[in-house]
Amino acid sequence: MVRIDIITCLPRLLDSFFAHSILKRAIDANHAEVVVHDLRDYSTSKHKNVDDYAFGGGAGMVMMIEPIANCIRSLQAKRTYDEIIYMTPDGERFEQKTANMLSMCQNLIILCGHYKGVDERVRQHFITKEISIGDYVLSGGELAAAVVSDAIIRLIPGVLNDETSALTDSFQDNLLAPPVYTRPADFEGIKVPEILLSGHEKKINDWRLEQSIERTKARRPDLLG
Ligand code: 6GU
Repeated sequence: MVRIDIITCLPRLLDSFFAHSILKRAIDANHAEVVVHDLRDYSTSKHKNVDDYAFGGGAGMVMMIEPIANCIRSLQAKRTYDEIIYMTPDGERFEQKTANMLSMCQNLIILCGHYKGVDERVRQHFITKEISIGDYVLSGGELAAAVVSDAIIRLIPGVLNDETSALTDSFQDNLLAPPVYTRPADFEGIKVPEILLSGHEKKINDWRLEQSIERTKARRPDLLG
């Protein structure tokens, strides 16, 4: 069971993501709990502002420290958090090993960045981990937070139907997954590799490993070190 508290100024954007498919099932079955918090609810200003002009000038608004501090502190008053994560393009690149590590945590906070980012003091005093999902810029951290949450939640035992299936994912052993096939065995003359129809488990496993290695060499030689 992992609990993820997501702090955002666009809560609606995240609601729909967790309301479907595997993630919804995981949440319904109490394997995971995702609570989305609207940063505006923690604003102390009259107009419920969560951002303001940058000191020193320049274009773009900066997310204020006060609403974020209020929200994080109110969460910390109720439970202890393993990590307080800030989603930002200048964070550490998200990889499977990070997902594996985070899936063993009990309580996580994910803060979604917006505008020109958050006041640096939030990063210095509250954040324990900064994550980017790749070298490109999104308009907000919400999609990135959804990506990270999905990668974590699907690893929790019981979430996937076949518990071994996360173990054979691409990247779990630094190899890409082998090709897969289903019926029909012959589609308009395009045939499934014979070996997969042989019922010979050892030979099939050897073939799959060989295919994984070939595919990794061709597409992601960097993974082979
Ligand atoms: Cl975490 N946030 C934003 N805004 N853009 C990103 C990202 C995060 N990761 C990659 N691009």
